Amino acid sequence: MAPAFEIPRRARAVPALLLAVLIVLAAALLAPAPQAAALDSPARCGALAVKDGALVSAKTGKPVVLRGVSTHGLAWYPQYVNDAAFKKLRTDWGANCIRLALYTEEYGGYCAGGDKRELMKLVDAGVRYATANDMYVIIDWHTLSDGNPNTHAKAARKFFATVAKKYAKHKNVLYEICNEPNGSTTWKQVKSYAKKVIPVIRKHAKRAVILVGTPEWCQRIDQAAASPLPAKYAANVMYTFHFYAGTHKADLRKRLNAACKAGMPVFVSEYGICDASGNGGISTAQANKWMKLLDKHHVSSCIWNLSNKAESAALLKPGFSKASGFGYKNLTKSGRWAYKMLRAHR
Ligand code: IDC
Repeated sequence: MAPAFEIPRRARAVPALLLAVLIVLAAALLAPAPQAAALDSPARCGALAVKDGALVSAKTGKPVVLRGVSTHGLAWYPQYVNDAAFKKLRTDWGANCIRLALYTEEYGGYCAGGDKRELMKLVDAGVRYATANDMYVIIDWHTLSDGNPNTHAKAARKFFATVAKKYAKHKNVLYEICNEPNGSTTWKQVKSYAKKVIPVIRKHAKRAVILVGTPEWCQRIDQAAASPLPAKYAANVMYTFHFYAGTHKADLRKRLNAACKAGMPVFVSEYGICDASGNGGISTAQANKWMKLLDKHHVSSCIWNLSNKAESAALLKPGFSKASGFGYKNLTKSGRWAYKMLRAHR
């Protein structure tokens, strides 16, 4: 006869099973969380350089791809330059770059009666928050209705002398010397402007990456490819190409593809997935085609724009009035596409 205290076999198996489950659970909880592939960032990649047409880490020579978000005009939407918003973009979205758009000629712009001191403070704050959040940051001299960047060349030289001196030691600052040359502005004129501004930056920021706009709203990368800047100016320079997926399609992709294949250093410092007015319908089908091409050539890019303006290009819904803490439900179609795209690349 079995002793009275013996536990039946089946009953004995239950605590053993429980224990095993507990052990497996504990192991899963204690093990380090699976890491997403680490994002290219200033902490990992350090200062940037341009080598054989590609953006690379100056330290390791390995390719670096920046993917991020452009602010709207700093004068109009200053509230989004804040630590929490940048942190959200970096940690939740997976953006490793912020572009600070400083309009020159538009209302309130740096060369149009805008408050220079306030605008400079916003640029400084933007660089500070990007740095604190381990992001690269582009200081964008956002020419637009001034068409030809030479219009404000003198002011540009003064501005870039100031910022390049201030940020000479920063490894994460890139300088975009003009946004979108347009109208009748020729590549020759843009080059002449670049030759005036690049040396001013180089005096301080000897090796920082400098972005140079191309004619026709940054679509004529072919013209820059046919006649790049002379070697004396070209070190660590990239040429910008912009697209708006609702307007620009296969023809323009062909142009970008050819430039990349030819080894042109290209940076898409601004793009949208709506039409070129910043409004109109969204084309995610075209946007995905564009992204595929950028991925193929490891081209860096920033999407326009971090604001809640009632326009298709804005990433935040017009009804969302906070300047940070934006969740998925607060994002527009552009915002949701950008969020998913950035997260998919983390
Ligand atoms: C647009 C803004 C819009 C603003 C306008 C100013 O989205 O709210 O009123 O500028 O003129 C660009 C420019 C960029 C434009 C954007 C959309 O670089 O400044 O922003 N765009 O039109 N190039 C192509 C499109």
